[in-house]
Amino acid sequence: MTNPALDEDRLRTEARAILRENDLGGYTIPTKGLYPFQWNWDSCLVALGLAHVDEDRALTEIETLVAHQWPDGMVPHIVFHADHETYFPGPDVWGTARATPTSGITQPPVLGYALRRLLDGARDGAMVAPRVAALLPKVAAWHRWFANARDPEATGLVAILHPWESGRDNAIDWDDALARVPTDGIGSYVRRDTTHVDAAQRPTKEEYDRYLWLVQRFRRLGWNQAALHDASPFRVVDPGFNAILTRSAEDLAAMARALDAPEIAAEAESQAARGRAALDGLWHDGLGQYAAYDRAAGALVESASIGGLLPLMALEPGHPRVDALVARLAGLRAAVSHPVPSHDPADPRFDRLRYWRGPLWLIANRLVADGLARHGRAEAAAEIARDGLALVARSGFGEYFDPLDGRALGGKRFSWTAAMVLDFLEMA
Ligand code: 9WN
Repeated sequence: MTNPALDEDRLRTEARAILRENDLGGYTIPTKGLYPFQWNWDSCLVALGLAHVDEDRALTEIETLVAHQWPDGMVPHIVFHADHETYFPGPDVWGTARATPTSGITQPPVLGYALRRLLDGARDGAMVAPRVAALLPKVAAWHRWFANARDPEATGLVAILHPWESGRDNAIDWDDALARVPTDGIGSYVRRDTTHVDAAQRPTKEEYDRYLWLVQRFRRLGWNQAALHDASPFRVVDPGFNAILTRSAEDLAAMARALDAPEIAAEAESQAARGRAALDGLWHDGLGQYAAYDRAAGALVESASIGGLLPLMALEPGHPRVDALVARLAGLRAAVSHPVPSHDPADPRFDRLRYWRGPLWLIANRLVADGLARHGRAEAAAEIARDGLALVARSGFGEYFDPLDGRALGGKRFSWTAAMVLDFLEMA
């Protein structure tokens, strides 16, 4: 940044304006046109930014999401609050038969993590604490749902059943497992995403065909979550997703202890301990980081993505794997102009433009920075925050960015990018 003070004011003003214009009343859409509904992990991460502006509104964001939790405990990945023709697949494709339609799958459970940041940072504790306390049983129910529906053999690790659940939709991590998903009988459909964004920056048609086949398979099972795990040909254990769940369980336990909910605390502590111990099974010596595990094939996946670095946010301080992860991050930093790429550029499958196959995402950077700070690397964390701010000052509030030249990609005026800017301004 050439004039840091000026740029900071401009960034703050612009970030707030974006969050205001994407606020549809109690929930924030990720961006107009491309994503006109409420997304699960977007809302939780947007709440981190909103908290710096308006704590009441930040909590409302989360309360609106959680109001659409399913009776079995799942918090769905999309809530279709109103009709819009600009997104595919919409509610008619999902067919979940909820009063307010939702999708039938979930997303990375950053809810517990985000709530604890809100509680710990509260300026108006008397307003924030009771509202957080009221949410704790719901967070606990979601975590319990993961243990039951996504870890039926009690391994301590949960599987995702659809790439959309990972939040890193077309990551290279899923290629082999997704290739085993058939495409027969899906019928014809019209994608909307490529009318908003250059197709070179989005998943391919082959990927979309398989995404849809999975949705149709689950719909035919009546969205009976207890049946989906074993019925899905796509069952992958994502180290990033599991790190987020484990950390959220740890954060839920801490909040429950502070807010006098000892039973929730005890259950969450034991879930966090199980998750932390089981993560070790995802360590990949050859890659020098964690890797996804293809549960249907019974093998670790050869793919060095940012998902395998996110365990930094869950490992106990002093854990023997921390130094190796910090070294991996330093290696990635040296390979790009703008950290952190979502996939290792040394891999021939790296694609600087295509979504989660190379571009950097500020929300992933935020979680990595949290992990660095957790392990005493405050300066490295602050550097990630400063890099992110400089990037947005130069390229705007894109959905994701080319890590080699910093150009903004995907959707524009993006809510979680704005939220991360507000957050980074406090960290840098
Ligand atoms: C499918 C909303 C979401 C993010 C995901 C991101 C993208 C959706 C899509 O947008 O996924 O859920 O249609 O491409 O991959 O992380 O939550 O911003």
